Amino acid sequence: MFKRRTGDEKARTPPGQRVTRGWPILHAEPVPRFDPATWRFRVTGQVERELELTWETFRALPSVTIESDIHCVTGWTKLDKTWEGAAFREIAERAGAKPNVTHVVTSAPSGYTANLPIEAVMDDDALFAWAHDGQPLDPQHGGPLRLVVPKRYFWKSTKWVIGVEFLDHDERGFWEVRGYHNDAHPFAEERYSW
Ligand SMILES: Nc1nc2c(c(=O)[nH]1)N[C@H]1C(S)=C(S)[C@@H](COP(=O)(O)O)O[C@H]1N2
Ligand SMILES: [Mo]
Repeated sequence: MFKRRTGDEKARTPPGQRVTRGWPILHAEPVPRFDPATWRFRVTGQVERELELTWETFRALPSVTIESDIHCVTGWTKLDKTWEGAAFREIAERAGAKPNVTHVVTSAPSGYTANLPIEAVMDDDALFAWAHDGQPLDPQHGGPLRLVVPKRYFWKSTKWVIGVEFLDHDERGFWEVRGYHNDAHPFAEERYSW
């Protein structure tokens, strides 16, 4: 794919970040095994309809393709990544997120979680991605499915995501309870909570 946006790379690189060539692999747990027959995606909490989606049903959701940059709190940035998947909004609409929802928590099989305000995930660029650069998402990078919320540091983007809970309050996730910033805006360098 040849779609490099030139010229504005400096402006798109947040303070204290360096653009890397490769794509680092970073996670705190072993890569979980994926079985398309037993995989389930659960939508719970403050919704009209709790959902349980099979892999087949999830993959049949309308697909969006989104280009975005990603920023890891450890200092690397990658520009121009192309993701394909289901818009977060699609899931919120199907479940019927209630008006009192203020936050969501996404989770992985290991128990890894990340919290975000509802506005962050309802943004146009937030999606559950099953492909990257036209290929199924590599298990090392969160395949079969990961969250991508490009406007926050990348720890908010849960790999191997299998659940989203809609909440009427905030609940800190895996890194947020370990001293990382609750909001995680890269351009404001919201890295740590001290
Ligand atoms: N389930 C899970 N998701 C996770 C993590 C993790 O440890 N477990 N690490 C986060 C962090 S800190 C980063 S930078 C990105 C790394 O994604 P990558 O390995 O595809 O670059 O995944 C995020 N999502
Ligand atoms: Mo990270």
